[in-house]
Amino acid sequence: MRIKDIHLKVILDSRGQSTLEAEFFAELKGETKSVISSVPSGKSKGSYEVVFLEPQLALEKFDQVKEKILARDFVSQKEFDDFLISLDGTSSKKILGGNLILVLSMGFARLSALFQGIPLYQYLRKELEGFEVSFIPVFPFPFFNVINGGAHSGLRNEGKNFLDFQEFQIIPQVKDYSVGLSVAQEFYKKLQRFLEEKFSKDQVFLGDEAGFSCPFSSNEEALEIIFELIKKAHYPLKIGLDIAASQIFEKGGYRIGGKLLSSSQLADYYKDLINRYEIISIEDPFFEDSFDDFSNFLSLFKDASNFLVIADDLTVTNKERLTTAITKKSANAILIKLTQIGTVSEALEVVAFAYKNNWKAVVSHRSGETLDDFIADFAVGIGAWGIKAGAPAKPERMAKYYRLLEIWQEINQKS
Ligand code: 2PG
Ligand code: MG
Repeated sequence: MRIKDIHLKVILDSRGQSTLEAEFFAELKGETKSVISSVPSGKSKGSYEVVFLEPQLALEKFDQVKEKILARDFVSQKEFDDFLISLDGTSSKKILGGNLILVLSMGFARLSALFQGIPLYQYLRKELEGFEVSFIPVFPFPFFNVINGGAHSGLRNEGKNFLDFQEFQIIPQVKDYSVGLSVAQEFYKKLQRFLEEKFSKDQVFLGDEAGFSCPFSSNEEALEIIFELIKKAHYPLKIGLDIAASQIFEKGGYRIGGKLLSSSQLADYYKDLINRYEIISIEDPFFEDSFDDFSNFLSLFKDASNFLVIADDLTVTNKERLTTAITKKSANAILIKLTQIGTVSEALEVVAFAYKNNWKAVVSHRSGETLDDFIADFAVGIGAWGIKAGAPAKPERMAKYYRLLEIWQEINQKS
């Protein structure tokens, strides 16, 4: 496939930070067609993610390689991605920037799907199958992040929100995605009303991912509120957490409720919370290099194959780090963030490798998002177990949830 032109520009993300948007142009049946993609960025980033290049600088870098890209024909996603990787030449993608490489890789995927006359999720499914992996695709369960703590709370630095954990998620336990989405939206509104009564309206804010941020005094307080609201209305919802534990890792321990806990004390604390609030998944329970603490924790769930220990900063969508995590049995699910690795085909390769080792995959947005809905197609394409895209509110989050709804309806009309 020959790309006719690429326009790259700087736009603002949901936090008002600069990021990249790329428009790809190509001739299809005598007509010029174009597709637009943009990339998000994280706040609680893993140290082993590829480099995010300052977007203005990325524009300059792009000018240096644009002609080389346009001069070639590419026969596959992998060939295109490998070409970008070779132009960069570093494992951290620090020369061109992981964000620049990714926005181009996504543009190529979208254009290829258009050329093949298939939806993006089908294109990505075919690409994944190219890695010779067999898997039973499910329609991803959405993980809605309804209370924001830690680095995403916005209030933490002002000493008002004492949530050590970053994300308090609700996960619909229904197969029908459209039902799950409406339940989550109803729950979100109910939670808002409850919090406004409890803390008063002027104390209820939105965090980075559109979850509520209030002067909570403890993790338990937030969990208790969610759990009670679920129980009272018999909602088909369960609770998940992203601890983002690298953020609370201090002097070899973890700061919880103002106290420093050892990793085994922290594991005991989790066990208690899991039992009390019927939690079904925990992401990043320990800091980003603690492969062994992760595996000790996972070993507690031998009989509960339904409990997910999800690796995010630990594995950063990187095959090498995933290999270590698999060898050490550190988790049973991997969070997939395209921004962590920087190309669509490398992310697919990681998914294939995870599946071959019986891990689940959960696809994720970033806390600083754009209106791009690529990850919805990606999650369906790879038949991911789950997808997290923040609260069911705000356009940059709803773009993903609505795209999922569109795909859900499309798939179910056909069958
Ligand atoms: C995470 C992410 C997304 P960030 O920790 O999982 O929710 O946060 O994008 O800030 O790294
Ligand atoms: Mg995380």
